[in-house]
Amino acid sequence: MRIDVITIFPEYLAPLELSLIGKAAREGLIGVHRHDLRTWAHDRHRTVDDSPLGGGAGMVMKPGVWAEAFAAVIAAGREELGPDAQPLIVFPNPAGAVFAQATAREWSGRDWIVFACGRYEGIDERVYEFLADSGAEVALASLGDYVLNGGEVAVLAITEAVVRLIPGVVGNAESLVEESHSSGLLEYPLYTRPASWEDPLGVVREAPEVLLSGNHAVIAAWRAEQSVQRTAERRPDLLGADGAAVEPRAL
Ligand code: 6GU
Repeated sequence: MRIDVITIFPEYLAPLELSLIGKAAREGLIGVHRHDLRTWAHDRHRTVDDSPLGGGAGMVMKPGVWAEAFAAVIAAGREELGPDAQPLIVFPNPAGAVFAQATAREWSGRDWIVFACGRYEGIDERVYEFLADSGAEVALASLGDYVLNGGEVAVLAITEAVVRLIPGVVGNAESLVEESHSSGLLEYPLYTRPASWEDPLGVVREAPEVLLSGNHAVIAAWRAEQSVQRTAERRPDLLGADGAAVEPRAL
């Protein structure tokens, strides 16, 4: 998968070189390209924003600089992927649909994603219109119902959620199957040795007996029940009226 990020703070995305995503890049499973939006601003101050037409607070990102950025980044991507390659263009935006595991799964199968990070109040609306008229595939994605200063943190989060689902990136693919949200439910509680542990309060805490039974069917049933119970307590919104996951995963 090729990933491009267009931002006025390319250093903000430096952590993409670390840990699991960095390793995936070094192994050639992904290629990450960070671009400074100001590359495509031509005045002396490399201006990317201006005051809103009609008045109001803050600044708006200028359309011309974004159009040039997309042209250059898409041309570079097509050099690598071929002349017919089409990126999914993702604008991190608190007004978008909330990004969830189902979207991460879907996007993990794409061969090219271009992230376009807005800052200030936002990007001139005509950029979205122009991209739609160009036949580009565009998505707005939000992390949740709160406001960040720009899209960079969302790109870090979304990229990590997507890239770890690319086959070969996470060493043990089985660990992806049982984790929270993969089934539409939260994950069951986990225990490791010692099975009997004295905590700092002097209380001796036993791991659930069933986990020591060696009976895998009984353990699986207990875990499934714990998942439902935990989801009902913590995230009832994930359960339908019948207590089943609203968005079960096709395994
Ligand atoms: Cl994707 N962007 C910004 N600026 N704020 C957010 C967000 C994204 N998701 C939640 N808040």
